[in-house]
Amino acid sequence: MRSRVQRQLEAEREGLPENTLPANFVFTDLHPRARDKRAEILEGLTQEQKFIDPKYFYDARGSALFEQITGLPEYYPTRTERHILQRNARAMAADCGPDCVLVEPGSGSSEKVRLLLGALEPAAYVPMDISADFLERSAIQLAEEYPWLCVHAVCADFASLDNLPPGLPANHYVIFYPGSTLGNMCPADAVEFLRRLGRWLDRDGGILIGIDLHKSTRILEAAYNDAQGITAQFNLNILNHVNKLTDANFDLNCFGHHAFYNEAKQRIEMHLVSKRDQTVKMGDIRIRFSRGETIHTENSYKYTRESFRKVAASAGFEIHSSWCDDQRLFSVHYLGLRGNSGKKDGKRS
Ligand code: SAH
Ligand code: AVI
Repeated sequence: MRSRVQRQLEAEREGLPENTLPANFVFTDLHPRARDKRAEILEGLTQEQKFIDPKYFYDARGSALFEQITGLPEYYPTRTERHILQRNARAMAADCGPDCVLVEPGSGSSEKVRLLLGALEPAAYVPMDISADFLERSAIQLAEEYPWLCVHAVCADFASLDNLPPGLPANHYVIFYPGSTLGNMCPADAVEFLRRLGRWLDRDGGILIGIDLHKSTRILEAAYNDAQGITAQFNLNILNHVNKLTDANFDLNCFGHHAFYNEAKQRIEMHLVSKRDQTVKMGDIRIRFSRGETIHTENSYKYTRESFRKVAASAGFEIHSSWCDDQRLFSVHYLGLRGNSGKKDGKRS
């Protein structure tokens, strides 16, 4: 089915007056090409420990499954972070400063930003996601609900985006990076990524970031092995997405979900375990699996305040403010560039 943005572009090309998109909505597509994705996936599947980058979880079905995960009783991060945002929106808005351009890498459903919009009143909101259709739908819905807000959606791989698209207001930028999505990178990549985000900011800018905290293995493993098996479906769906992107013939019945807490590395690891010896084809290429061999699909690092402070500091940031829930399950921090007091005058320097 063609998306509303595609229909609008076609109407414009044919000179038709019809405009079904909200006036406060812009969409920029910077999506990587299919050929590049195939090469990247194949490279991961030919390593000794086979892996697929977790960004490939998110086709339309993967995004919908993730939304289901966020409502599961075992998956504490979303409801806990929502509670923290709700309770502290005014203090967070004071740190962000007035009239910022709020950029959310990995915006998903754009649900959490709604908790801040009233207090923050940003000049523009830039949801950015790799899952094109889901991004488009979520961003249009937001633009329709908040007609005063300029919503400029960007479909991109945030890990390789050097510059934000032109056409955004010249106000200071604040990056909103909730959900502990940073935890899906290893600490060295997290430092590199935060540095990259720092290059989008001027001295008044900052990052409002959600970070999941280290806790008991029992709570963590339950969150990634829910009783309804939604996380298992989410994990397996990556193979469906890979089949669509490449011309692979992964059979989902031949793999099983496995998630555990690696205490030494302080990370949840998700794997897909081959149920038997098998060969998967990707075009002309054959990928062999022995029984019990795994594809590593995701890490989800859990931090202490101190281990996160070190990552932020290595990337040139200081923690200006921190918030967490009473049980210390999850944390949200406002990071400023090192050496900046955190005072805002609202103008881009
Ligand atoms: N920020 C939302 C969603 C978090 S889920 C929240 O906190 O609820 C992670 C989101 O990041 C998904 O929507 C996924 O599609 C997106 N994502 C993952 N890797 C990405 C990448 N490399 N580039 C852009 N988006 C990515
Ligand atoms: C998006 N990301 C922070 C989620 C996490 O918890 O690492 C993805 C997820 N994987 C399994 N459940 C949720």
